[in-house]
Amino acid sequence: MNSLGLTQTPAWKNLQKRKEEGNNLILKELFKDENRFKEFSIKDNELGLVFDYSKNLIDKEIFSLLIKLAEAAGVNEYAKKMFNGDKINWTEKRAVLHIALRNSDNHPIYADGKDVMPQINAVLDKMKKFSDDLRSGKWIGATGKKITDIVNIGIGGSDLGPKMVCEALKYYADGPNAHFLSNIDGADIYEILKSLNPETTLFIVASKTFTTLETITNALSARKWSVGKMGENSVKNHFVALSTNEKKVKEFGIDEKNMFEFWDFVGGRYSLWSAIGLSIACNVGFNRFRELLDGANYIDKHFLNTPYEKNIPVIMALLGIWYNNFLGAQSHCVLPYSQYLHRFPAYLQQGDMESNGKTVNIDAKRVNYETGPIIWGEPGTNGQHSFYQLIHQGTKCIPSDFIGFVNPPKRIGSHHEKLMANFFAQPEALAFGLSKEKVIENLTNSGMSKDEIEKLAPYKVFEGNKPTNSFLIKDLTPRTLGALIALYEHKVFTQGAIWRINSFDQWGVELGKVLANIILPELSDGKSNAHDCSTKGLIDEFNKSKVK
Ligand code: G6Q
Repeated sequence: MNSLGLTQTPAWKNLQKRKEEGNNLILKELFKDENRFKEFSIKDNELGLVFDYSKNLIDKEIFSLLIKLAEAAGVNEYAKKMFNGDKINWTEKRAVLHIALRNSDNHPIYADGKDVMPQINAVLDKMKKFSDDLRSGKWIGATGKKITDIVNIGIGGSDLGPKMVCEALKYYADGPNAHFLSNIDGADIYEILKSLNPETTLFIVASKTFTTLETITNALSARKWSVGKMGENSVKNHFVALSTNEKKVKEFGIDEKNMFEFWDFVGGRYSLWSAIGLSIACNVGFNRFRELLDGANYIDKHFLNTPYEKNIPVIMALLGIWYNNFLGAQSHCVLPYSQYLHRFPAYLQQGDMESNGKTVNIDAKRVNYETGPIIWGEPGTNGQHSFYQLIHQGTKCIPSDFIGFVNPPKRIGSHHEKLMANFFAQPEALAFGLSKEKVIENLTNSGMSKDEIEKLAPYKVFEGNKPTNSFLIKDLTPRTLGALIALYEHKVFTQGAIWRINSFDQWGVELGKVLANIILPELSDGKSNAHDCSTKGLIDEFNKSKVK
């Protein structure tokens, strides 16, 4: 990371100057250059992926200034530190090695002087054996029945990743049904368990710390439900744990044989590649889980070895910085044109916002610039019928990523062409809008009077010039999904490196783990302690009105 204050670097100052000059950033004008798509897009034939970033508010000069920003921040040098196992998570004094979990060529990677690959490979082997046995029926429940349903009990990083992937790969699911129990709200466990049979259900308790209130509460209730039907001895057939905390797993009553380990160098929101992915391996099979890892590994190499000008995650990050830090955008929208990816925006919300929602830099000083954007989105075309209005005609600049696939996993009539027609139409409309002249022409052709046209036309104008990226991917497979996730991971990494923040701690989440424990006893004994009058008023009302 650069030691000069970020806003003092020549790269930053030049971008600021260029922003103030503000000229030439009209997409309609920029697209007079017929080569623009060719120049501002990247095609990866091996993955079958096209990344088109031509519909962004940049020209050659801004692009090269952004590249200079990445150079000044030493993004590649910093990435090498991550890949080499340096402790770049400096507040927790930890290495950041989710990349080792998908190190397909198995070269040694060291943390604290020790090669981490043997332990990673041993857990992968154990996951393979377990998922194979579960899927084939070799692993059976306590009463001799095949397991038909698995329930992953976890929250945050121990839930969002595997859940998103199982949804995304649903087409390939040929193992036990996967359910995901996360919320401490009893409604979640109630609704999941009511359709399940304890004899054919296996619980995967996923918790890095094995102390998280939500997960342990849900796991204890699930245990009671399971043991209630089959007795204490059944736990070994119906519960496995994914954790770094062997002691707590044992205390819970899960045999260490049934524990799948991971390590402190794997952050929660980067953990789907680790034992936390066990539900994925059970649901779609270990080979497909391996392909997912291979896809991510392919992007790891791309990120590490490709010059910035052709480096997809670096470009995604730089464009994000251009909007976030120079053009005043507050949010970034992710719009997958695939129902299978309906959990992808929710997954990225954690990956991005928990990583880069920070205010303190590497020198322990408050930053004087914006950091992580608000991430949001929904699958297309659903979003088109709700919030796209604001993107098209609202007052805010909302850069958006469109993600679409050339081939659907399952072709049904002309659904896919209709879906993809929208995928192509929206970025086009966002970029080029609809001029007043065109609106008037359309209304005149519809036979409307001049007077009426005069009144209505302003509302029907689309200013355009709204920036988008498009990812067009040949097929949604475990491999391309792994690659897509890794692209966003490294985008987040690059932005964190440039903003000089720690993308790998999460003190905001830790606070949440403490706060509720203070109030919990006040809800059981009915007496509120000292709080502000609002909190006290609400707790008193809760205690007074609750059905005993
Ligand atoms: C992720 C965060 C957080 C974490 C959950 C669950 O990066 O640390 O989302 O994953 O709080 O924690 P446990 O896995 O320890 O239960």
